[in-house]
Amino acid sequence: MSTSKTPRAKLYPISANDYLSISELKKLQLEKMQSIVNHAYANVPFYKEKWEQASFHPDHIASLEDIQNIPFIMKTDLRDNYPFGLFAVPMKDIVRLHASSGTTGKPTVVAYTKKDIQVWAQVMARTFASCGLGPDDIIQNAYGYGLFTGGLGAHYGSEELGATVIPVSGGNTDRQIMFLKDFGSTGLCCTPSYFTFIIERAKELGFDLHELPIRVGIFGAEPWTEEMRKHMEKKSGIKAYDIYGLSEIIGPGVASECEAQSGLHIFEDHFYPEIIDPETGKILPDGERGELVLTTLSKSANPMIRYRTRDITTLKKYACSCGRTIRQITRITSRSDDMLIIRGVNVFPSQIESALLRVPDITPHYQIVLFEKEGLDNIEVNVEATPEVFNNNLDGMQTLQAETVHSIYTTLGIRVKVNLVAPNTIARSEGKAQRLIDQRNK
Ligand code: DLL
Repeated sequence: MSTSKTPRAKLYPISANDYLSISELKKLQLEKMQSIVNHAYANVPFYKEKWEQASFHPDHIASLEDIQNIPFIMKTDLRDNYPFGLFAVPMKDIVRLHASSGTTGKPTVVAYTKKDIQVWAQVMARTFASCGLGPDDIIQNAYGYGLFTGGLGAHYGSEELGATVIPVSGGNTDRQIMFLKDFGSTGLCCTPSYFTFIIERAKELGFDLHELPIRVGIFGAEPWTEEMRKHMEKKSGIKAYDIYGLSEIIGPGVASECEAQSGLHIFEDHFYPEIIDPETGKILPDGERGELVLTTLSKSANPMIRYRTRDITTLKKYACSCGRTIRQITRITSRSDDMLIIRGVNVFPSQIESALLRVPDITPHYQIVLFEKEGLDNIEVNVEATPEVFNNNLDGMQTLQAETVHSIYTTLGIRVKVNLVAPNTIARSEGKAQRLIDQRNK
């Protein structure tokens, strides 16, 4: 077993589709777009009706830009057609269902044919490969197994890569740490918030993650920041990579960082991306920030054509130093529906995370409490100081609190009340963290 974090010599033979010329990629995308649009029209009455109302017919797709004539769809369309109304193949061809739990109402249900599962495994293998993992690696998969797509998505991807997967699922943190040590896992898949918990617990148990073989973290399913990456890499000695995906499109495996850690490559041969102005729906050019709209080019069980993700990002204009030609999106730090307006200022929870983690002795364990004051939305931040400062140093606590308020002020331009709370009082997450506590009476 390796005991150092030396990179593997042998890499997974990476997909040629990561390196197509722009004209080759566009040709492939157009063929696939024509085929999937025809498939959706012929087999999903919802699409046929919606497109006829918009005077769109699949024959109108002569170039990639023609997709702009198709109306958008969104999560409510999946809910309105619950459970199987958007499926485009008979149930006998569907081999798997997943569902994402909405905050309200019915879950959204998604389906896969055998071929869809293969594509998913391939894009996840490409994800792992681009994060520096290969067949020699042992991947500890702490994404939740079940209806959530994280667990099985990463599982099949690890096997496709030829790596050894440990299907440990989320939770049981002491056992996670035991496996990291005893099995010598070199890659770990989980949410970034769960990894901060693993770091903390490993320290309590007397393990130094720097000393263990783990060298790569595959983190996604929730927003996280560059400051969080720095924190995690410093505390563990691993390289932390950002991966992105959503159930409606496939699960994880839509986009992934590479060794350059400077944006997430979208697997454009399977997912056609557009960026729109979330207010007007107008398409924005590469380099401008807006809402990501995705079209599945390969998914036959339930094709998603122009699905509004609500995730805010930018399609990068310039090629990546890694040589891949598929475009990159910037880190997704917000959704169009998680913006708060506090005293007239737009606030995204991730800005608060950045501000907090710039302060030494502040931990990544925080919650934003949203409440109403005099008819307006207001927030307070509860965050844990390090035990060293919290337990021993009253003066230090006052200084730390002032520094934290100031850091938020310089980031947001407003003063926000900060409560430094005792170590271990903020709930730890084993999956997606709940950072926002909404106490408004709505
Ligand atoms: O979270 C799929 C996934 C699993 C992605 C494991 C990565 C790793 P859903 O539960 O449907 O699917 O949630 C999708 O999570 O629309 C984003 O708002 C958010 N999200 C996912 N990855 C990231 C990320 C999975 N890297 C929703 N950064 C998406 C920010 C992310 N947000």
